[in-house]
Amino acid sequence: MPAVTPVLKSSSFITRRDKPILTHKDIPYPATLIFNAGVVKYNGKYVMVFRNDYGCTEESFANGDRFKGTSVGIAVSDNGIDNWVVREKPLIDSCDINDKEISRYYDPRITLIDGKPYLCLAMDTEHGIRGAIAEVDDNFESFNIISTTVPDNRNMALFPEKIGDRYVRLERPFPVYGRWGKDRFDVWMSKSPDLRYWGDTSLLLGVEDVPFANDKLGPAAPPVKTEKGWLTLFHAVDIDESRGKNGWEKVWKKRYTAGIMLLDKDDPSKVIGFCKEPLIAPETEYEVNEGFRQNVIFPCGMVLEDSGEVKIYYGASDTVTCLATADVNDLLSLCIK
Ligand code: BMA
Repeated sequence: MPAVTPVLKSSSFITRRDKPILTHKDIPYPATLIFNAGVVKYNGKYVMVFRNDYGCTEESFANGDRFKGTSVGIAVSDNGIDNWVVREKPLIDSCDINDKEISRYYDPRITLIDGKPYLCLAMDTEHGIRGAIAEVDDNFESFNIISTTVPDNRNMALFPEKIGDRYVRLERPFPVYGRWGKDRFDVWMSKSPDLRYWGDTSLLLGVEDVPFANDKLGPAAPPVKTEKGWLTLFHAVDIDESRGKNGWEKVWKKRYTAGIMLLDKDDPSKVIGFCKEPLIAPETEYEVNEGFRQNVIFPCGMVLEDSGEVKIYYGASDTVTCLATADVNDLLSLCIK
C-alpha cells in the first residue's frame, strides 16, 4: 500500500539507519519475518531479543498457507547497530512448546532490573491472549515465566527499577464489550511488590489523548530515565476504511506510528509531557511499500547512551528490524512545550 492519508511525518529529530539492521537473511534457522525486537545493553554488549514468524512465503500465503511457527531469537552486537551475531538456536520456538494451552510467545520486550534480564512476552493461549513476564538466565539460553495476566492483554513493558517500593509495568488490555465492540484500546499501568503479583492498575493514556490515533494504542519499549522524567514510547494506530490491499494480506486498513511522552520520575502514573505529533511515522520504502503488513512502525526497544543519543529499535512492516536515533534533549523538547 503506498503512503496513506492523512499524511503523517516523523519528527525531524529522528535519524534512521539507511537500511534495516536485522532481516531474515541474517538468521541461521528458518526465518521469514524478523521484527518487534527489544534491546538492552548487557555486560558491554547489546542483546537483542527478536520475533521471527517462519514457514510461509508471500506466494504460499496467497494460496491460503499460513506461518508454521513463531520463535523468539537472540542476537548480540558490540555497538547496537551492526554486525549482529545471531544465536544458532532461538530462545523459544512455538513448535517446541509442550503445553496444550499455549501456542506461542511473541513481541518480546527486555528490561534489566538490578542487572538481571526480564522479558515481557505476548502469549497466545487456547483461552485468549495473555501477557507474560519471564526471567532469563545470564546467557540468554533459558527462560522461566514468573507472572501471567488474565486475557486479553499484551504489549507489556517493565520499568528498569522499582519506583517507590513497587515494580511498574505498562500494559494494554483489550476490552471489547466495554469499548463498543471494536478496537479502542488504551495504555495502562500496574504495580507490583515482587514482579509476580500485579495491581494498583490505572489508565495512563487513552486513544482520545492522541491526535494521530483513532483506533488503539499500546506500550512500546521499556521507558528510559532522564533528569526530567521517564521518556516513554507508545504505538498509536489509525484506521481508515478506504484503505485496501496492503502487503501480503488482501486488506489491511491500519497504520502504526510511534509516539512519545514523558512520565513523572517519582510517580510515573502521571503524564507530565506529551508530543502531539508522531515521533516515527512510516516513510521509507521498506516501511511503506514492502513487507507483510505495510505502514507498521512498532518499537519495542530504547537505549539511552551516555552521550545522550537514544537508540530506538522498531519493527517495520512486521517484516524487518530497524534502528532510529535521536538526541535525548531533542526528545524531551518534543514532550515539554
Ligand atoms: C499488533 C501485534 C504486533 C504487530 C501489529 C501490526 O496487534 O500483533 O505484533 O506488529 O499488530 O501488525
